Amino acid sequence: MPAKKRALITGITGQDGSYLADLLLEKDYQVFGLVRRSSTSNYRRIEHLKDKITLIPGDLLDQMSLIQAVKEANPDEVYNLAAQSFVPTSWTSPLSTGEFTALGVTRMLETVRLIKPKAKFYQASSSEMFGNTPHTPQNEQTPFSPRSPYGVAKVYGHFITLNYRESYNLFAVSGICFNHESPRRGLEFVTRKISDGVVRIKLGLAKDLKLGNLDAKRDWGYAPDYCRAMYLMLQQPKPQDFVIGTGVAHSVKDFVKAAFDTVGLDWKKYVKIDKKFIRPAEVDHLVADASKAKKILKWKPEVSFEQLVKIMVEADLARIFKERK
Ligand code: NAP
Ligand code: G4F
Repeated sequence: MPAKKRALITGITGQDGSYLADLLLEKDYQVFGLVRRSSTSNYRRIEHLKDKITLIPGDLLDQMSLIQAVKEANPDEVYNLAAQSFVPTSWTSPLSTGEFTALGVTRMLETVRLIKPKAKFYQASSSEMFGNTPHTPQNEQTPFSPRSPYGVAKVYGHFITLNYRESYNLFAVSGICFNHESPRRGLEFVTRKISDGVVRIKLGLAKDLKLGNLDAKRDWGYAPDYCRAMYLMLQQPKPQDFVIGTGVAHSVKDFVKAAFDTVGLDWKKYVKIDKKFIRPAEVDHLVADASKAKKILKWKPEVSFEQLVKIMVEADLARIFKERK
């Protein structure tokens, strides 16, 4: 029997890391995940997988721990998903965001170059890199114009990945992913804040939902669809970057309305604007042109915006109902 393929995922405790681990296990990979120490357990998203994967302690700030992790996992594929990924935190902690989200990528690439240069490397780039570009929709050729320390850090991570591909001939690629959501999304991101908030209002646990800019538009898809694209990028014969998104933009207001509609409530009665959630600089409108991924990866999203909203609200309903019992 051929040996199982081995994958190392940084950020395995996050939304995408957990879905990617699900996918790679289904494909019979041996899955290793880098985890950093925390004083309370943060393994909620990978609880169902804990007997099937190997967790390796490490931190993107600590080069030696990354070297140890790559030696232990001996991976065929490395998925670098770990980052400080919440845009507002990048204004309050711009330096640590740069350390994790920008320089962390170089530490991972250096580790792969030194320990396992034949491993294929995936970098989690972001549509936030496009920022306030005047070009719409955005594809692989669209110039970057980031609007937050997070976006700036991701641009660095993107170009250093390209640079290691060109300088050292590594199979290193970036997926420029547009927003993707799920019931495993962190509660601070707007979609999950809305699905959770709507359910709390419906069940009488909250009176209102405080939000920031309702006019911002995003191209929202379903996270497992995007993890499938990450996997496909590393199965290609040559390394290249891809934009991944649905090609359809909605406003935050559209998401709010659809979520309240799901439980039969009128959003206007409950949503309040709180200046605290308005950003120092906003990204107004992102929408993907993922035609390259469609053509070469044969990738397309399987879950629509309307289905996504329903999946998230119903999952929060079931979770909060269970917690209350
Ligand atoms: P997430 O849920 O916030 O997960 C981030 C992961 O990174 C967590 O596992 C976190 O570990 C880990 N991490 C953070 N700092 C670390 C460090 N210093 N050392 C080791 N691990 C560290 O993010 P996500 O939504 O899954 O996104 C995955 C990646 O895709 C991120 O790089 C994000 O920036 C990028 N991205 C996301 C989207 C999206 O819409 N979701 C779109 C484009 C790009 P802890 O659990 O210990 O905090
Ligand atoms: O859900 P968000 O916080 O996501 P954002 O900033 O687009 O970033 C996410 O997607 C990126 C891909 O483009 C990733 F790279 C990044 O890691 C992250 O996953 O905010 C979406 C929009 C923004 O325009 C924000 O101003 O929602 C608006 N918004 C309005 N009220 C709010 C709120 N965002 C949050 N988090 N909380 C609010 O109360």
